[in-house]
Amino acid sequence: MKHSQLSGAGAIALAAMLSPAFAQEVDPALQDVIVVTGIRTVSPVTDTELPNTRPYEGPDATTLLSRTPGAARVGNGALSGQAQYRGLFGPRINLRVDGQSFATGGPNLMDPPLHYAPLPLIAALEIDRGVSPVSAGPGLGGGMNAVFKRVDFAPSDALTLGYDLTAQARSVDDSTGFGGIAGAATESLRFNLLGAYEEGGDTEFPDGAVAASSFERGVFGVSAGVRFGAHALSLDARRQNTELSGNPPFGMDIRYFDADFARIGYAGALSGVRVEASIDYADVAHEMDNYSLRPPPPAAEQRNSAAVASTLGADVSVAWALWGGEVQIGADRVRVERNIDVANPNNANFRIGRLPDIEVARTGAFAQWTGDLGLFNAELGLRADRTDAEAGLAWTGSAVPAGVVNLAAAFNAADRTRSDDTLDAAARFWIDAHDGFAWRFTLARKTRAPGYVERFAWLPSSASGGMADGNIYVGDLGIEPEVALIAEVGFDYADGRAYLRPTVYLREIDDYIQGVPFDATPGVIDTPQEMVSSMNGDPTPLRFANVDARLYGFDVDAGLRLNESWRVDAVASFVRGERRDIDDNLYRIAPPSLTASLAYERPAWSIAFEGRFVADQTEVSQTNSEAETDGYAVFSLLGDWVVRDGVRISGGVENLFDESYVDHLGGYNRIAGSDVGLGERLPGAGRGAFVRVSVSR
Ligand SMILES: [Cu+2]
Repeated sequence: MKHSQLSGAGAIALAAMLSPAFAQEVDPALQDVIVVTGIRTVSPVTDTELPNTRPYEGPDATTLLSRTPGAARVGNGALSGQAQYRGLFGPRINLRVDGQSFATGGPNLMDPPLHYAPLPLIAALEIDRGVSPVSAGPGLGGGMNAVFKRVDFAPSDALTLGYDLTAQARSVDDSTGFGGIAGAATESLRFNLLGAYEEGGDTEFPDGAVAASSFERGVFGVSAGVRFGAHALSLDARRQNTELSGNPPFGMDIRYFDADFARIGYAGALSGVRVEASIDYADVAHEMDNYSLRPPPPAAEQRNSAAVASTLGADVSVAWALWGGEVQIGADRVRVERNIDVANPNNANFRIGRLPDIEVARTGAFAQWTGDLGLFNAELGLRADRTDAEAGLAWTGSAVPAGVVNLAAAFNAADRTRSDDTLDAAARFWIDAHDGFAWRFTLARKTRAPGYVERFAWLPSSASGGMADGNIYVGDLGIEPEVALIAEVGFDYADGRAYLRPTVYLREIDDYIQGVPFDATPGVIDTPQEMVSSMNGDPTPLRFANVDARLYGFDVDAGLRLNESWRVDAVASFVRGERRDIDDNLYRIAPPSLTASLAYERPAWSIAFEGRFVADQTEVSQTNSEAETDGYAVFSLLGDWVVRDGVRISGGVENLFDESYVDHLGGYNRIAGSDVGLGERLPGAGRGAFVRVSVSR
């Protein structure tokens, strides 16, 4: 079927070329692939290819999602976007960067995983349609993998050089970015450097600028591989430094993220058995504060917070032909260590070990069979995980108020060790295209063990994994894993002129983790937690708890070629999220949206006029004091030109009519003295132009 930039076949072929040797090709019924790289196949335009034009909605990789059915971007800052997929976001989506999953550093998810995938490095974004296969690890819903550009093994033994570089600029935030890869390869060796640097100022909107929305980040690294016979080894390493970057909906901004990543992988075949294994490491050091980028509050209210997270993981799997398909059996283990404290920079005695010496270790095993069952194809998987979580001793400096000291003592007196066993099952079925129709349906049981903030946050704080609802949250040691039962059905249709890919889905989630009123008497300050929270400005804190939830919806993408040069394409998404235990809605659910474009295409260039229509969101969460938003329409004019083989220029004008609008997923402004009022929802970017130049060979 088709995908965002190239024909489905082309996208899959490119993705396969970019993945490790011997990796299995994924059926398009199971995965969407957004091809990003400047590399453009020279094959003639196919009838099911989407326009090459794509708006540039900012530096974050989650901006790629706005043209994917069911997907949206939760915006917590220019570099802090969370991927939302069919109503689930944050840690509920299984995100990987170049195949590696890791713990990020910020307790408020200032650095969601895709923070570590700058756009100039991304070749493609692979999106598991519906749910992830169990082989990709645990996760409540779908999964995504940002595949980096790479100089792959050469077809012959002659040394070949390769590069794929991108430079971009955007007027609405005065941003520039450049980066990519360059290297060399033979049949048996490959090596490339990678690097990117991006910076931008405050985003403008029709009534001014969004204060503290600037950003800066740089990354450099290497990717290398060696291949001998049926075996291939790979090594990837990189360092990313994010500098001062704003998070207007949070109480603090990013001062820095210093992160190191390393991964060694093996893929090969031993007498008919496919073997894959890897060892990976990630280390994130982070500091945030409320005075470096935003106007500083009075000295007594200034805060900074330091966080470290290190991940050590390993996985191995074997696969062989069985029962007309392939069975894969694997095991994985990951251990994450964290430490997070908070301090007043003006008072050495005001320091709190708020998430102290947290260690979470998960061990999992899975079995998955993929093959032909006669009437349909199937991917059937089972996985079991044991997650052991433990927190160290909370500590407080001598200037910390007695209420906080008492909470720390109570936390230290409690049993801070927890163990969760979870069982996931996923069955994905699809029928090969017949007369252009390919049916697909999915049944799954997916789980998520509680996160460390949800469980161990003894100190009332606005750190909540990025909820950005303005509430202060308290964790709960007794919290249980989430369990989702998922059913989806849809079809993919494609013929020479048109494509249509609708899906309907239902997700019943038991023990969904969400903030609830702290006790039976919200607003009455009768607990130490409410007392501390009230001192920090929120007399009605929320407590993480297990509730019952339901998500259902419908999404579709479709396109029609009108004649040789003209085409229309559209993506529409609708999702509803509601509580099953009380009469309320889930928080921060994308409003219904429709994106449609009319494009004029020539072999070497194309232009497109795109409209994005977003409905009101009135189904808001009362529990989270969520405000409703109005609908809006924004239009863009986009162009793409292949100057010659390997040189490509894209550009356009976004928000053509300078529409003033707020994005429901954008959060509320917490920066004083901004052109956006305190507590108001953050506006979308105003009119601006962008240009992107790619060179590759
Ligand atoms: Cu942070």
